[in-house]
Amino acid sequence: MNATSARLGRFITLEGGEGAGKSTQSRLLAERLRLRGFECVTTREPGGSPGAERLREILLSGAVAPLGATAEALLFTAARIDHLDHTIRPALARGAFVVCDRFADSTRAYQGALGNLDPVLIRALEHTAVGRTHPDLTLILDLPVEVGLARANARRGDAAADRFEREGQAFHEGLRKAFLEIAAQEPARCAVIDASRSVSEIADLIWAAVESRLLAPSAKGVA
Ligand code: T5A
Repeated sequence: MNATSARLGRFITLEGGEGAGKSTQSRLLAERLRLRGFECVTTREPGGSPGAERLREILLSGAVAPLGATAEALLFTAARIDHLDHTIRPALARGAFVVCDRFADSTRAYQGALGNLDPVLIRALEHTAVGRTHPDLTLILDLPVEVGLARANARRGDAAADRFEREGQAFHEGLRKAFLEIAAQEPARCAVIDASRSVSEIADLIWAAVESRLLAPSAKGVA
């Protein structure tokens, strides 16, 4: 299936820093959509298809980091192509909602803004992988860096931090700024969600955004 395949479903991505609550909220959003009778596929990046999950292991191990941000961006893009072809586009084509924990905005923020890659390269990679399969709605979960890292650390327990969790405070502050800039540049696609609140409050904010932007009678292409 290629980037121009017909799509009927709705594509929602969740973005934000470490420990922002994306996985938790992806699950809750999917539950609400299913209660409304929609088919909903939850997935994640890097990963989300057998091939991309193998690349995830390599990327999060840190093995690619010494090769530089360009090599990392290429590998994230390779994983994204496999994920789109085998999971996302087939689900959208049969009319499902796809709720994806991280997507191309993470490459813009991590490898682009923080890896100092040329924005032209980032755009070209995104265009190659994503084609016309842009998210209909991107929820940017925003919260103070220390709160997100504390949540991620608490959940990890004694397990080793991954390649990005090991980065310092300045990296994570830069990340927060990069995601907020993406939201400011594309307000029609992005909604910033206050992720410092309780799990249920955040879930309600997300549902309000989904209802108003994708499910309301005035929203285009309502399922
Ligand atoms: N990456 C990814 C790139 O560099 N480029 C790319 O193109 C892509 C796609 C992925 C890494 O890869 C990088 C970014 C990442 O560093 P990952 O393991 O998938 O690594 O890590 P994250 O996406 O950062 O996800 P995390 O698992 O760290 O965080 P989540 O999913 O945002 O948070 P979640 O829901 O797991 O919650 C974390 C903990 O907090 C609790 C949860 O119970 C959990 O214990 N929690 C809350 N506690 C209090 N209040 C709330 N509101 C809470 N919500 C959740």
